[in-house]
Amino acid sequence: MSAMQDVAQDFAPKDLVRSPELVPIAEKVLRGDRLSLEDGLTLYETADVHGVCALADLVRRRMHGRTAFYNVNRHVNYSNVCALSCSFCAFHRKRGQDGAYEMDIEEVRDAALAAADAGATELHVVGGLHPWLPFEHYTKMLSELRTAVPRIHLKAFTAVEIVHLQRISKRGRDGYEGTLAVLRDLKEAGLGSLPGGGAEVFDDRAHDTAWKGKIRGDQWLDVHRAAHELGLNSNATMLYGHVEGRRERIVHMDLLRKQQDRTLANWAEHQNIGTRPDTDGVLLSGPLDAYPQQRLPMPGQCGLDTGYFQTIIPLPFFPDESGLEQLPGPTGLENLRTLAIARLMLDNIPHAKAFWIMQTLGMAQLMLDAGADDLDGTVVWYDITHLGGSSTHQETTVNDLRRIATEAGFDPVERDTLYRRVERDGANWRLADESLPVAG
Ligand code: V47
Repeated sequence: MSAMQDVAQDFAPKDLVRSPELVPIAEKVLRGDRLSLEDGLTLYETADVHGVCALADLVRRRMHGRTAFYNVNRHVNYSNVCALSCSFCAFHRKRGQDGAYEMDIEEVRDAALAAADAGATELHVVGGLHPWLPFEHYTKMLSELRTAVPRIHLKAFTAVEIVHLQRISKRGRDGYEGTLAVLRDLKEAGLGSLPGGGAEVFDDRAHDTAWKGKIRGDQWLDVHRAAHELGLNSNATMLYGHVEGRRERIVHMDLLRKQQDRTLANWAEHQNIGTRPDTDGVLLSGPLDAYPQQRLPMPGQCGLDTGYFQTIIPLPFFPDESGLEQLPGPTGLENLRTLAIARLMLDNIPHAKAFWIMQTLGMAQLMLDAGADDLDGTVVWYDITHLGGSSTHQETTVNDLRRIATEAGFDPVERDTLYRRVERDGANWRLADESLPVAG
């Protein structure tokens, strides 16, 4: 198959879906048209879950072929002390409460040094909204990490933490300008990108029911817009299966899609992709012959001086030990369906992640056939959710990640945080394209 041939060229809608209500949607996917909000709801309502997954798989193969990305990373949850008490969250503690912990900067640095020794390319650093630590603590943490582990990319602080830092740095009243100023300081200290956490679901009713006091969706989106403006990439999550409804999930996806359209508009113009006349959107998921070969945005590429959303990560709600323990949490099929719908609706976000820690390795393997092209990483310590009562130590090996991808019929490819290929010999690694700056 030549690079310009579409993987979908030999498919008709009936090869992909069984239910008649999915046929017009399959036609749109084959043509490379944007799906509407109503299409998103139909994808949720149809009994043909496997048809939904087949459509997402087609889009995923157009974008990434049989590649399954993974990375070698470490999560550092520096403190669980939090001023908020979101009812879905089993992680937060009040200071002095049983189970509360705070890592000082030395402990965070030791964790980073251990990560570097193990060959990690990324540190994912997040924590609660600590009520007393000053802003300088966070810039110091980043700059000490930058010095201690200069080759490791620092993906740190959710949008919720950024707004908290804006408040404690006394730039809270400066609105968007204050957010830019805080992010500039953090970038200067070593911040490489923002993780996608804290988005939950962009809906005020759900917000007021389960995470009142936390920032709303518009603020979360503003923080990421500011990060993108400063050239920082970021990810986006969606926490589902709690007090929200399916329509709210589709609206969440649409808000992310609209913001990404605006972010990618310049790049699309440079790439001669143009926006879709029907929606004014930038579509990365259509047939190959509609786009130049290098159609997925990459940092530093011509015309892309801003950052952008790299990855959508749907997160299934874990009720255990949370304030919403009475809820059942989403089922396996709902997880597959939600991932597939996110891949289909978010046609302008390059990657979709099956975060194996929350999905299980077995489920992540199935998700590679339902829209996911990324498994996340080796992780080691993860404190926010504990699958089936597991401990904080939740680690997998490169061999396991490669094995599950290969067994599912995919080519495992190690990436760094910015999705650049990594070549590795044990703990020694380098970017496949050595002209690029390490740590991004
Ligand atoms: O923001 C909290 C969620 C998120 C629960 O950017 C819960 O690469 C399920 O954002 N059940 C943190 N979820 C995780 C996160 C993340 C993970 C992996 C990769 C990336 C990335 C980001 O976990 C929180 C919140 O939305 N969360 N409590 C719970 N009970």
